[in-house]
Amino acid sequence: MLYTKETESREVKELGGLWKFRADNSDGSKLGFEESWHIRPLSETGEVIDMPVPSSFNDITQDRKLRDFVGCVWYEKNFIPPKHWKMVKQRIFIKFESAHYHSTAWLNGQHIVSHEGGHLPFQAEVTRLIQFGSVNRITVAINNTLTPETLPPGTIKYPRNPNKYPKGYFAQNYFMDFFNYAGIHRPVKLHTTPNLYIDDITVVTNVTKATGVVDYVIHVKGSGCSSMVSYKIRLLDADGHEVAIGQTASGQLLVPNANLWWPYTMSDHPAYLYTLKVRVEDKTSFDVYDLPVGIRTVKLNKTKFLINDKPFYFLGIGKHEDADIRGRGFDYPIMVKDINLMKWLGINSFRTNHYPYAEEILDLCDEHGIVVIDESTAVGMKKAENFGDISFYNHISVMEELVSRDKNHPSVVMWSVANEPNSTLAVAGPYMKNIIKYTKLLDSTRPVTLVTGGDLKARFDQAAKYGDVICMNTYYSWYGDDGHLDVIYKQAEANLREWFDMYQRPVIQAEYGAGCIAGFHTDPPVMFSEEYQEEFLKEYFRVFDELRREFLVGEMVWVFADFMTHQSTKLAGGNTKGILTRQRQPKSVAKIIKQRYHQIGNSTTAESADQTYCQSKCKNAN
Ligand code: BDP
Repeated sequence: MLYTKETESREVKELGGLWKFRADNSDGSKLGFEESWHIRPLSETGEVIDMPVPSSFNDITQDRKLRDFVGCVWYEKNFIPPKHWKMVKQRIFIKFESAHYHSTAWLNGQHIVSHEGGHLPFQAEVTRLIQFGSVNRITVAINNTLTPETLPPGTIKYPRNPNKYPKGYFAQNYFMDFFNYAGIHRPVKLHTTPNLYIDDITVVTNVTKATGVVDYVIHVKGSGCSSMVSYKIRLLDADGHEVAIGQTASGQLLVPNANLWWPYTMSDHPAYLYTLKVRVEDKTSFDVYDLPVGIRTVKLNKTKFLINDKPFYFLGIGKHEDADIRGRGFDYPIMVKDINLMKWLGINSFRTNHYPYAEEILDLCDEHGIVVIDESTAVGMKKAENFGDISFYNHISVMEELVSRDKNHPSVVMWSVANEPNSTLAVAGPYMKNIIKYTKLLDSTRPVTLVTGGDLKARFDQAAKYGDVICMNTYYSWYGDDGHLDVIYKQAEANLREWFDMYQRPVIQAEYGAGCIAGFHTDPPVMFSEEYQEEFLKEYFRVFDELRREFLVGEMVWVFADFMTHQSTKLAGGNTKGILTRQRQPKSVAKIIKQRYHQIGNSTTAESADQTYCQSKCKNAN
């Protein structure tokens, strides 16, 4: 699915701002569906409140029940479509960039779309339903209940003991370590396309000697007769000069002396982007779409992760889309601040723990040369019941939607199908083997990984071994041998070596980190102090400095910033392993990361990358 943006032939009207909102507090949260709340204004069904979109609904009010609400919430927005959309006979769509978890939407009381799963877009064409010259009403019901088959999974427990629990009491449990924020998390867009429109573009790049190869496929919809459609494809360089053209729905464009897309730690001229300008036309209409294209390759050998055939080392971070009262709601200031902080800290990569991030973030990563491991929503799969047929089907859908949305981003270099599934279970083996295989069918150009965790011994693993890269999370001296920093070197080194020896492929330390309450100081260091977090990281660094000369291709600290979790006696105010606070202020460990990452980053800036750039500049100038 193409990102929704304005072009010469498309218009977008964002439906953000204040929506009407009410939670369905009835038993089983079914009253809204039973009474069909969508067929009349929400305020006529009961009391409504204002709810900002995009945002999670959980932290917006002072109501503890709404914060922890499990069930169905209802949103409503009125809008008037621009008159000229009728005049020029546009197709009209309503697109939700993401809503968590199960969404059902109606326009003027008519069902338009249902979607399962958060963090990925869905849309409906509403050309025939929309009413011009009057107010239109969108109603959305969102159910955030997690079951053994959802991704992420969860369970609902109904304790039976009436002496201990009030009537109607139930609890949602889940095995992921982050709060189940819910609501309309990303923008809702009313947008148009012409009758004939570009539905999808797929671009795959390659490099042969100094020539960039751009294979493209354009998929159009709305044409009565495909032979009547004409295509005009132009590839422009960053200065707007045309470098290649095409005239068919699919084809190959060659770019002699191409400027390659490099991560910013590999070149002084990183993140070079061309623009693929696509125009399709039939007798009655035309559509245009500009797609940024980074020409680069991703390959692996036994011990290296290669971008443009040069070794890339992930100076990385784990992250969450999480910030103060917005919860998981998309927010431009937070997004730009996070990218700025990453560059300031010398971070050249991150994983989208533990769900796909907003596409705007990937756009910025494309532009800044920040490398992304793009992860699905499969986290917390701990029990055999999470590996059944329904989960598998949902998982396949998530991978399809994820690859379809993110396939053209040069910053995305690897897919992660899951985080820390229980890969000692026999069922996990065939399940993950097939998910990985399927993901490779969807995209054969990028490696696929599964992030494994705990002190899992390589020989007991049933699933991570199917990934192209071993991605490993460990927390020595934190979860186990608590407080004993001196075990880290021995245990982390042995663990990473065992995985490499057994599977003979590149290894990434995909998470490691220690909790730290900002401002809590102890000397000598004890757990949760700033000093402990510093010493913890330094012990891991000793291992990384040894193994990166061998097979380790990356280190990714857990975590960029503190974030909210479920409530637990072990978690005061959420997860505090951030090197930044939740408000994005640095803890003392940040300076250690900054110093290390800049130092390694500078020393690995690939000279040859710059030579390639200079050579191509010179040749183009001649
Ligand atoms: C890892 C999980 C991550 C958690 C982290 C932790 O992948 O989501 O937040 O542990 O416990 O196992 O801090």
